[in-house]
Amino acid sequence: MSEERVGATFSRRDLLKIAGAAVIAGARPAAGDDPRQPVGARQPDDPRQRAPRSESAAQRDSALQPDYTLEIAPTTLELSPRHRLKTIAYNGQAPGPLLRLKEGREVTIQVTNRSDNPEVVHWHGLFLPSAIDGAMEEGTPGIAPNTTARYTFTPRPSGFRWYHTHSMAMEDLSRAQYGGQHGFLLVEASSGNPARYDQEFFLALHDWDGHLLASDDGAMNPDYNVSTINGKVLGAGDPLRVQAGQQVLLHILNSSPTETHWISLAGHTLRVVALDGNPVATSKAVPMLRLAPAERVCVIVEMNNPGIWILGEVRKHVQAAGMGIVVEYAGQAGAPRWQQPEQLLWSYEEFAAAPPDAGAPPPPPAATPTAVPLVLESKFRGHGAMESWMINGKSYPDVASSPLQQGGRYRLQLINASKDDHPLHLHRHSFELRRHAMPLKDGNSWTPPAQSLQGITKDVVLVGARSVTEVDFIANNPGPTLFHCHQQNHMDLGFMMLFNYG
Ligand SMILES: [Cu+2]
Repeated sequence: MSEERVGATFSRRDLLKIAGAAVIAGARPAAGDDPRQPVGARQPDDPRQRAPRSESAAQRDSALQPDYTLEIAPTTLELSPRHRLKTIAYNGQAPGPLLRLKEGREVTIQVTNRSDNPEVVHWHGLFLPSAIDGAMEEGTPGIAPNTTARYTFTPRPSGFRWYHTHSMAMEDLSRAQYGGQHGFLLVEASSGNPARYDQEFFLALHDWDGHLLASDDGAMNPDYNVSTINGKVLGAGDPLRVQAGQQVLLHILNSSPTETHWISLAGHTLRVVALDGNPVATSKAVPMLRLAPAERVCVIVEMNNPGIWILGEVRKHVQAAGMGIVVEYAGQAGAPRWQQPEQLLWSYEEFAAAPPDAGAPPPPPAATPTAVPLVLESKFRGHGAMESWMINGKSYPDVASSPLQQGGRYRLQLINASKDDHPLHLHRHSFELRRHAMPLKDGNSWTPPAQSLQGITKDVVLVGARSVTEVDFIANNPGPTLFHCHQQNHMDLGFMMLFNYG
């Protein structure tokens, strides 16, 4: 179980040792730390209230006064008046507090772990050193129960990011990403936000109260009793209050442990402006969105159809399980309205740069990336068990780590030989989508299209069953780098590997 996976728990002495050596600093006994204190408030362990110390120590401490505090602790969420759920969350809420950071401005985030297990916070989508990225497999220290760690970093790149636990759950469908440890993180561009909008909302899609259910082939998969937006079932939370004529920016995150979701807003189209927080080459209005686990989509909605509407899961059974939120125009009344789309529609390709004109001069030849083929397969472990997962025939930690050259350009060939779709995530880097949804033929071959995609930068990509996707990235952030499926049940059972360079 998770304790085994993360290794031994960490003593305070270990954390202090780490604090001296790495960027995580200031591990302290929990007593006296109050993460609910407003930032800058005097706390019992405030160095200014202590006996004089050496100047360098005092300077170091004052430099580490946190800009944000997070407390990982058990809490009871009210998903609806009829559904209360015990879980672990940040600051007693799910999603956790919005962390609004400025690109290039150093920030210190203090995290206290008041749960019973070692924890770690992953800053998803940021280019950070391995020691603070928030994956113990990369060498980020775990936060032992009842200790505090401080993460100090300069956030980049700008855009819609998020933070979440990176621990293991295995068969315990209340832990890790199955619980409430997720929150929004926005890195504001130093040059200001280019999109014009009147109001913005952050929305997290999540599935709760899971149990294992046998699929047709006998393997066990998670299934859920409740689905929410921002921790509330449809109708249980506050509506999104808008006014006619507004341009509303929605930052939508799928924080589900395992489920892909389809979202539409009745009576409106959604103009996609960014995928995984990165502006798209072609902004386009679409009838619905598809978000795989860990994906983000930013859309602008023109509020041009006054009424009371539902923004929700397109698939009826998931909306019935609670995944929806009411959008309420000022001055309007009545029951919220839903319009059922007839089919599911989504493709990344719509947001790529337009292909060059036939008569245009060819673009300058780019350096050919080095291909890194990764064959993704499942392994049946018997009826009543979850499947395990392999990359190139091995499960983590036995997957061979591909050596990379710093500054090198690589093409990950994501060869999905399994019968499931997988949301694949590369830590500490983003990648460009090049070729997508190429059918996998016998012998694991495929036929690339004539044109490659341009202009879609992401950190998660959903690779469909029996298909191949190719993404390019530059190895420009040295250190151990995790690559894995973002479905908790797949990651826990071997679907993970490390790249290392530098
Ligand atoms: Cu997967």
